[in-house]
Amino acid sequence: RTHSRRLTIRAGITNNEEVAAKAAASDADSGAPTIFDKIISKEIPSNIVYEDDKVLAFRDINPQAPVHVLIIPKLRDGLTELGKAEARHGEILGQLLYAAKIVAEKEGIVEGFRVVINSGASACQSVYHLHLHVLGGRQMKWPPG
Ligand code: TR5
Repeated sequence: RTHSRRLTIRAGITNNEEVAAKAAASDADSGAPTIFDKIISKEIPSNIVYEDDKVLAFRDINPQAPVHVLIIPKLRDGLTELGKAEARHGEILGQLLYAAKIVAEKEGIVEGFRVVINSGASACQSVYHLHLHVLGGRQMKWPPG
């Protein structure tokens, strides 16, 4: 049992190292187009959960919970990461957060859900188009890793 537990722990560490390495290797905040532009233009298919004229919500391709939805602004407007937000972004930031509540309601998790924003490589951001992760459908743990 000890052996398998050690393997499990090691697998967890490896996975986290991979995520961190991927984040560090990503085209960190160059302002270049990202995969999300192609999702917005529907050039690449996604599983859309909610959409209005300002925001798009679609299922994460690598879900970390039974419900894992990403919410993005359709117009990136310099918001490669939350750490680059300016006062003029206040309205869209509010719309994104409100969309998280709409998504949680639609997904049946409004009584308990988590919203995560990874900003920058040390937070393991890998796609430089601001996005909210909406997670739920299971007991979430605290603190997050
Ligand atoms: O690590 P951060 O916070 O930047 O989150 C980026 C998220 O985008 C990860 O959870 C990925 O699983 C997710 N992702 C990446 C791609 C992708 C996606 N979700 C849906 N569809 C995707 N496509 C088509 N391609 C991706 N590269």
